[in-house]
Amino acid sequence: MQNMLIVLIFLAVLFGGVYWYAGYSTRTGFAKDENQNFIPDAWEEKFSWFFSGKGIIMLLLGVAIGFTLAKVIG
Ligand SMILES: [Ca+2]
Repeated sequence: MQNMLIVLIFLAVLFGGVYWYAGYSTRTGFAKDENQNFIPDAWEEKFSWFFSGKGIIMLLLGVAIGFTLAKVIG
């Protein structure tokens, strides 16, 4: 269960980092973002689901971490 928790936290940090970097790189003009939605256009074609599902993905990860944490502690 501890390994599961580590994997989930790793994923949450990784995804959070990707979302942060998408916003950061587009705001600073480092990545091309012609439609101005703060998602690099190069990523948008292949990974639009990852960005449109941001809320639900992070929610599910949070819930999974909560449950796993409860199992590890309890
Ligand atoms: Ca864009």
